[in-house]
Amino acid sequence: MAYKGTDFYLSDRLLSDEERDIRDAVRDLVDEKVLPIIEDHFKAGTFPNEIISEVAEMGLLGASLEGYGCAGLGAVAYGLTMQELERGDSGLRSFVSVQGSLCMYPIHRFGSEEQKQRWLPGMAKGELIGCFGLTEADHGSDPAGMVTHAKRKGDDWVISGEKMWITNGCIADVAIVWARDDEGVIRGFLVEKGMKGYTTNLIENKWSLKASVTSELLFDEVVVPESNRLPEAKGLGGPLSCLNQARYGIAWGGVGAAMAVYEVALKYAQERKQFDRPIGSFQLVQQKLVQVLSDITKGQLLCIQLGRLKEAGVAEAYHVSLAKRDNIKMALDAARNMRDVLGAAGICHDYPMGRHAMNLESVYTYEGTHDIHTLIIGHAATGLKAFT
Ligand code: TGC
Ligand code: FAD
Repeated sequence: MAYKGTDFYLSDRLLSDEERDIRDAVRDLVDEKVLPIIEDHFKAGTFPNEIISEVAEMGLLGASLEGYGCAGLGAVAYGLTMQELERGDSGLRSFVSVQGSLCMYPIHRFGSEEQKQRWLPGMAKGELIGCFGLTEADHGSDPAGMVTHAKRKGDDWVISGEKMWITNGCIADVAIVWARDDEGVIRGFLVEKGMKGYTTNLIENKWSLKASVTSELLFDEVVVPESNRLPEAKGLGGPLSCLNQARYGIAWGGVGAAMAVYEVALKYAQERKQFDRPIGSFQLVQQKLVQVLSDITKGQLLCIQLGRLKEAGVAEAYHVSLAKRDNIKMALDAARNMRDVLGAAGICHDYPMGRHAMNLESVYTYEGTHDIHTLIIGHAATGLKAFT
């Protein structure tokens, strides 16, 4: 009996009706509003701004947070939204990850009540955009080495330094900036667009995540009031706890990207003929399709269980690392192998393989590289750190 689709293990049965409804609503949005325009944006190197209000109206910005106009979704429902967004494009999922997990989450978790009231409702509506500045040109995998500095001056702080590779940077109304104070403590600040000495540069020469805004942030003695410091964030654990949230969504996103390329390759293999037969009838082509279907199935189950651990409050950072590491490697391999099934056609913009493969190279690197996650899991398994 022929099997169609990507739910090979009937994992839909592990979801509630509400979770399936949310997933299906985002799936429809992506099919109707994202897929028709995304390839052109990717080619032009532009982010689809026109989709921001649509994802906001659906409650997808800061969707896992409670209150302040946020949807308060459970972890699995939230993950399913990220899966569907990345089925569209990693750049769209990145935009939503950064807005929700890296900007709204730290304000929600570490911010004052005044900061929450000021920023969160507008960010949930997509009227205010955020970015997250942790990485520096010389400090990527090792953010503890950051040199961006915040000096206390009366009631203010003076921030100097540079952040690199920052998603949403040039379009952000507020940047969550992590900087070291005179005592060496890492603190988080809300740096607002238009503050004197704060500028951004667009990073344009990319072949990956082209439908996403990537920027450099420059701080030339930017005076930031104490009321713009996140009062509850102290030390590297602050930004790293935000990464746990974003990495969780990325793990689901990897499943979505793999689903996208698998579904296209399956249809192509059933229709494309060589040697008077559909190429899907050749054993070697079936082997490639089966490998990806098998990997997607395992990736889905991994994410659902991780989501349930999160909902039970027992998910550790190393659980998240394993899912981010495995699912993004899986999706990258899937994009390459499904491109192969399309032969020459696979290198064209008519099909999404190249776009997903290129995007996933960034996803493999950001939010902790594949190898950094290996070391995080290795630390958890052995009790021994291997970073240095
Ligand atoms: P280490 O000494 O292990 O830890 C320092 C302090 O942080 C605590 N901690 C965590 N807290 C919460 N969540 C985590 N995942 C945590 N990991 C560690 C730790 O307990 C400690 O606390 P305390 O109180 O004892 O001080 O730190 P380390 O310097 O040895 O570094 C550890 C390492 C390498 C794992 C970490 O720095 C790391 O994850 N590096 C990768 C950097 C990274 O992922 N950067 C991402 C930048 S943002 C981004 O890429 C956005 S892409 C956006 C998009 O478009 O989607
Ligand atoms: P490096 O740290 O220089 O790593 C280079 C290589 O060395 C990697 O293979 C790495 O695994 C390896 N390596 C490093 N240390 C070790 C070690 N101890 N043991 C073994 N191998 C090691 N950052 C933000 O703060 N905010 C953002 O919004 C953001 N968005 C991004 C968007 C894009 C498109 C990209 C590409 C990056 C983004 N980043 C962002 C930055 C991202 O988090 C970093 O690129 C990432 O953390 C890796 O840092 P790096 O590029 O400096 O590589």
